[in-house]
Amino acid sequence: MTKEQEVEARQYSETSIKVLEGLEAVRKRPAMYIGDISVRGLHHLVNEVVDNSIDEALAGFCDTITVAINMDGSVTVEDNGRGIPTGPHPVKKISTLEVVMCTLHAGGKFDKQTYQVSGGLHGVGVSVVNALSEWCEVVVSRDGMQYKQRYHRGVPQGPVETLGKTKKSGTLTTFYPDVEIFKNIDFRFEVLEERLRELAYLNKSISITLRDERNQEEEVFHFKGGLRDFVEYIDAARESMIKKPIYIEGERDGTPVELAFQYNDSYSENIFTYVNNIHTIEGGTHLVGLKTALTRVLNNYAYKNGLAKEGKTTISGDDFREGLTAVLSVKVAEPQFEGQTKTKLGNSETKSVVETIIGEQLSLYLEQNPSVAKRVIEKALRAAEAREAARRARDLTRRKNALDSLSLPGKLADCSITDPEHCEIYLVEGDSAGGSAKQGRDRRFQAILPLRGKILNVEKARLHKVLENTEINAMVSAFGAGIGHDEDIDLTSLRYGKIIIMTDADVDGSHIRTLLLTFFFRYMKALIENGHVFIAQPPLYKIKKGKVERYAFDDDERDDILKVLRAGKSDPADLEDLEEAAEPGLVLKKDGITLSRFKGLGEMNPDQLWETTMNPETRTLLRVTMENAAEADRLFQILMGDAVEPRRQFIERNAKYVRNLDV
Ligand code: 0RA
Repeated sequence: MTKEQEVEARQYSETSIKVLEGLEAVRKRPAMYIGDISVRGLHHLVNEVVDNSIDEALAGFCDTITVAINMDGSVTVEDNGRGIPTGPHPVKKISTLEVVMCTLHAGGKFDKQTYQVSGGLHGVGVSVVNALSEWCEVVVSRDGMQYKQRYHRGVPQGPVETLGKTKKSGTLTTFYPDVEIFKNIDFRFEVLEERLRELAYLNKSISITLRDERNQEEEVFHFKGGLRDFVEYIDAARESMIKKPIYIEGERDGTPVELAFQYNDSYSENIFTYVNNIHTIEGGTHLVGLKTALTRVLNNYAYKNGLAKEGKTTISGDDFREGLTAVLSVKVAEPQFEGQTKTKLGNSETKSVVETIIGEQLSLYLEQNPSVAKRVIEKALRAAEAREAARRARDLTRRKNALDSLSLPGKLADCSITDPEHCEIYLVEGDSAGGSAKQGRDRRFQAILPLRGKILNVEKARLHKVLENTEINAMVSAFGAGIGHDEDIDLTSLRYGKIIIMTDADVDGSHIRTLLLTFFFRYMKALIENGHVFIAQPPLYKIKKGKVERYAFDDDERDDILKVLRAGKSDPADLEDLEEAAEPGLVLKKDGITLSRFKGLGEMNPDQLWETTMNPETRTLLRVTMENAAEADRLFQILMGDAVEPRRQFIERNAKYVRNLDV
């Protein structure tokens, strides 16, 4: 070796060691990079790769992205962008492709000029996907040639290879998640579908195809109407007050702003905001800009045109947002994210950019569409009048019950400690289940609130009706954090850190759960946003053999347990009998094994309920998240709203998922 070669070799191995250390860190603590290693984290890998292609599209070099779930369980993401550069990296000397694939945080962002807006809040880069994949392969088409490199758990298995000539350009990444990291590596079409559809709505020039090679399922997402189409999709089950959503598009100081909105016949406000394709759950300055512009412009128009009069009903910002469905999307060069979940935009300059663009264009729209303007203002006036009436009614009852309103609901079995961080409240349907829960609980930190009768469907009711409902009143006073919009909720007064919905695992239970979730979503969204709402998972089966008692939470688990208990005695026909005949409430005995299917929570004795569903050591809770609020909103509408046809279609199309529909 010459001296020069020696130096080069040493440099190479030094960078390799650093690279390995970086990727080793990812493999040691994957959750730090992708959130978790559950189903969500697994699918996040795909989003991470897609984000890079979206960045390339936002830079103006790519308009087609294809995602495929392959026969062998791997996933391929292909785009028609410029292709990741393959030449030597100016600093690291090795191939840029290898740097992008094997260095933490290198993922294309070193090219700041072209990457003004970048897709990822997560934005951890494709090297993380590489590190968490058993194998990964990238094929780059660029400058008339094709190149390939393959990796094993993030480590290159050789240098970048030249494959030959091509006329194409773009990047094709295939990866197979590592089973050492992920327990379950089954990709699900419906999970990938949601984010890809959302991305296509947000970026109207991009066509995204999702294909499942395992069953030949395919969907193409390409929405030329962009956010207009998004708003119509969200409101599919609602009656719109105007023919086409109002659409505003503009750019100021290098910040593109896009907005679509319409009014429907519901009473709820639905504003979804995005920054660089990231859903800003907690809102921020762009949302403030939108609200300010909307209130100012609509108010001005109302007074100028004699639709509202001084001294009469005053229309508030809230009134202009009753029945509003809006999607706002901005692209910000250097976004500052704040808040608990880092999804609140902090950039102060964005407020005035959004306010100016929407202010100007909305004024113009109202002048040109006076009949739409009149309908919108009149709707707001009706909202204002209803709000006034509700306030008067509330003042009256408040005076009547001045003392009452401070007390806790009578049927609440409260816990003895008061530190919210350690307290939890179970919302239980029906008296008998409530009784078992009260006996089975640990009364020091677990409170029980039995809910009787039907929960009000808040989709179909105005605020004052909601406030009058007994069950809702009981929840509001038990939780102690208030009710209404985010600003009406005071999390510091919340009396329980965990609010746990515990319903039967049947159709009625799932209906009640959906009603409760709809209520939280509309009137206590902050509780969901801050991770306070959970769903208990009661078991479906009890399997007993001699002294061994096991519980199964689904059919697969039941079959696994049966197999183990029957080990050594394999008569498949018998086993099938045992499984098939397991109707709710039925008890089956065979070969010393007793299989019983629980009818409902009330049927479990207090000890069983504690052991399977309430004991923090052994239970499983599902945390309710706002991950895809637009989709959730649509689902609540479809399931709870008036329109029959969309609901029928939805249930037919999703029959196989109905069990988990509302979780
Ligand atoms: C850095 C520089 C350039 C392209 C990319 C990264 C790039 C990365 C990915 C990842 C997936 N698809 C991608 N497409 C492009 C371009 C540099 C240039 O050509 O001047």
